[in-house]
Amino acid sequence: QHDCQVSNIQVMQNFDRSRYTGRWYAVAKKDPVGLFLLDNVVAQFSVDGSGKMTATAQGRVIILNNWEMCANMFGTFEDTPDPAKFKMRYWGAAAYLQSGNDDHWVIDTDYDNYAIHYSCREVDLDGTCLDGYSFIFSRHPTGLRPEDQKIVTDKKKEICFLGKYRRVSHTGFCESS
Ligand code: AZE
Repeated sequence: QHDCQVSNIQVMQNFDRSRYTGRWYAVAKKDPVGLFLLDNVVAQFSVDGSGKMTATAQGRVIILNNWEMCANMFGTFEDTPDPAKFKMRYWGAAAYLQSGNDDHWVIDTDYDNYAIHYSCREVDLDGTCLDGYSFIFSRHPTGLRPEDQKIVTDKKKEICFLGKYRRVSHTGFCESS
């Protein structure tokens, strides 16, 4: 199960979107090519009256001419036959922020402490991921519990992103906006 084929990546079984709702703090991230959220990344997932999943995210970004700001982002999720695999349409509160349509896969979560997210933007000819990103989320702003670290490391390996993550710091940069 370590052939790094995007199509073979195992995702969360019986994903329960309602248990996934609420606040998640990014503790680590693997960046895609190009502009991305730098740090202070917090996501908030919701399920609306019709059962559709939506989310907001905040994070520090530096755009164009070294302009540092807090990006307020929105996402809506389109369901797929796999309950843990979504298509996420996303956009910024301000037009100069990024928008797009990415895969959004929940690889693993215990709902109460940790979650591993994965998105491959571009699959290579050999079936591996050429350009993708991933977030490790925690319910705790202080980071992952020691007992969750091994699970997370194993999953990073399974999605072939081990060694490609950076820690996401939380300095309060986005807390006033
Ligand atoms: C994600 C989960 C919650 C909803 C959203 C997410 C992703 C947001 C981005 C934002 C990029 C912004 C940039 C601005 C200049 C996965 C955290 C919307 C990818 C690069």
